[in-house]
Amino acid sequence: MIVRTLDEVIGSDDDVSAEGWNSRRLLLAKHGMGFSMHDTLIHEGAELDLWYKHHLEAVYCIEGEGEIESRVTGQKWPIRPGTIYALNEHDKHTLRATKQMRMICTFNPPVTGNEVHDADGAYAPAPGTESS
Ligand code: 9YT
Repeated sequence: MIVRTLDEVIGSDDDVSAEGWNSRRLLLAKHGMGFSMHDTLIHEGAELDLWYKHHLEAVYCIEGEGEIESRVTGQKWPIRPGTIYALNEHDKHTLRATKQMRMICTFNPPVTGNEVHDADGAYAPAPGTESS
């Protein structure tokens, strides 16, 4: 069994930051669960253009306020605590935080720990899963 706490992840190598967000990676590929789970802060005022073309991601908001926009259809949805969105079609999207949001993010396949977004807003494919 694996037991970890947010306190032990904060400030460790599994605490990853980039412009507009800070991802505390609670479970990663190395934990062998087949998914990763992050406790992520999206800073107030952040606007992130994302496109997880190599991963499926589900995101559950537990604090804060913002919106998500599909850059495929143009549809927008408000995000508040209790809202989950799932990028089941690897949807290109824009995430905006009007108040700092705290999100529980799960990735399949799991991220390995050090990923930050590339120019497309994607994370690199998990090792061994690259497709042509
Ligand atoms: C919701 C989202 O995709 N935020 C960017 C950070 C990322 N989810 C992560 O690695 O926790």
